[in-house]
Amino acid sequence: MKIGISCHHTYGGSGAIATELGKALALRGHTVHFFSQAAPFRLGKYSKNIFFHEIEAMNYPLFESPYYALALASKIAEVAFYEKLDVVHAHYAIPHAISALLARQMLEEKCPASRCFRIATTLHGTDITIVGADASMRDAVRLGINKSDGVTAVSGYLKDETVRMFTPRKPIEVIHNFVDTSVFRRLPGREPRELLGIGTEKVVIHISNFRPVKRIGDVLAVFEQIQQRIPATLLLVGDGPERSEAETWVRINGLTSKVRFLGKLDDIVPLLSIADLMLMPSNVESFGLAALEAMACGVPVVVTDAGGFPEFVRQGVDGFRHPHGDVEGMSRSALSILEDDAVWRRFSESAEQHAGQFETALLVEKYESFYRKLVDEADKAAADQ
Ligand code: GMT
Repeated sequence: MKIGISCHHTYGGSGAIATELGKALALRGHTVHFFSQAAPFRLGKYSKNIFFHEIEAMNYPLFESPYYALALASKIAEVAFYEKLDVVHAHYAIPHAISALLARQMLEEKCPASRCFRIATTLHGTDITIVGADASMRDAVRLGINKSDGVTAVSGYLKDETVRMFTPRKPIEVIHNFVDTSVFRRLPGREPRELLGIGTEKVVIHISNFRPVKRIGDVLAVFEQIQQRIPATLLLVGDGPERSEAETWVRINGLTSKVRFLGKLDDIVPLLSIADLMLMPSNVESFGLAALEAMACGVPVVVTDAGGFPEFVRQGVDGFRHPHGDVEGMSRSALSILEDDAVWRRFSESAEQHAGQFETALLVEKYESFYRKLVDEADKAAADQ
C-alpha cells in the first residue's frame, strides 16, 4: 500500500507512535510518505520506502500567523495525487484529520471521493480530552472524527471518552500503542551512570513534555520522600512550560545535587537502562507511552490509576497505580520496590515481559488490517456505483 502519515514532529507520544508506525510499515514493504512541519524526531535513518515532505506554511503580511493546516492540506493533495496514495493516516485529530479532509476536497475534480485516498484518523488523547473539550475547537474535532473513513483510539479509555464527548457516527477501533523491544531493552553497562556522575544510588526517572497534565510537582514531591529514606537521583527528561517552576522548587528545597534536568533527548534507552523506577503521576494519560517504553527496558513504573494505564500496567506486578495526587501512596509504593533488590528484580522482569505483549509487529499488523478494510470498503463502493 501507499500510505501518507501526517503527525506532529515535536517531542511527544503521538509523533513518536506515528513515526515508529511509518518505519515499521516501510520495513514491511509499504511506501510511506510523512507530512510534518519538520522531520519527526524519531525518523532517524533513511529507507528506500520512506519519503518526508516538510510543510512550509506561507508567511504573508496579512496573515497573523502562517496557515499550517492549509499548507498541509495542499501538500497532502499534491503528493496523494501524484503518488496515488491509498490511505492518509492523520495522527491527532487537529489539524491533521481536517487537513486530510480538505486535501480530498481539493482533489474532487481530479478524482471523486470514492476513488480517492481513504482517511484514517488516530486519536491520541489531548486532541480529545483537552483540545476537543475546548469550545473553540470542539466542532472541528467532531468533523475530523465523523468525516474520517475510519477512526482508532490508542486505548479503550480514550475510545470511551470520545464516545461520551462526541457520540461519533461510526465505531472507533482500539489499537493500543506499541514498543519495539529490539530497541527498547535494558542495555548492560554503567557508562551512562559514569557520564552523569551517578554512583550506586537508585535512579528514578520521569520523561514528559512538562505540561500541567503531567503533574511535575508530584514527581518532585514523591522523589523528595524517596531520597529521605534511600540514596537516590532523579533524572528529568524533556522540557516544557512547567520546567522553570520545577527548577525553582528544586533550588529552594536544596535538592540540586540530586535532581538532574536533562532537557529533550532523542535516545532515551541508555537512561532507561540505568533507571530503577519511572514516575508518571499525570492527571490522566490516554495511554502513557513513556511508561510502556520504560517497562520494555525493565523499569517498574508508578503511575496514575486513570486513563489508559490500567490497560497495560498490572497493579502490584509491573508497578503500582494510584489516584492522581496521591503523593503519599506513590511514595510508599516507590519505596517498596526500591528498598528491596529481590522485589525490584521481580517487578523489573514482569514489566519487561509484559511489554512484549505490546510489541510493534503485533500492533502494526492491526493497523495494516485497518487500512485494508478501509480500502476494500472504498473499492466495493466504487464497484457498486
Ligand atoms: O501530552 C502528551 O503527552 C503528548 C501527547 C501527544 O500527542 O504527543 O500524548 C498523547 O499521546 C500519546 C501517544 O498516543 C499517549 O501515550 C499519551 O498518553 C497522550 N497524552 C495524554 O493523554 C496526556
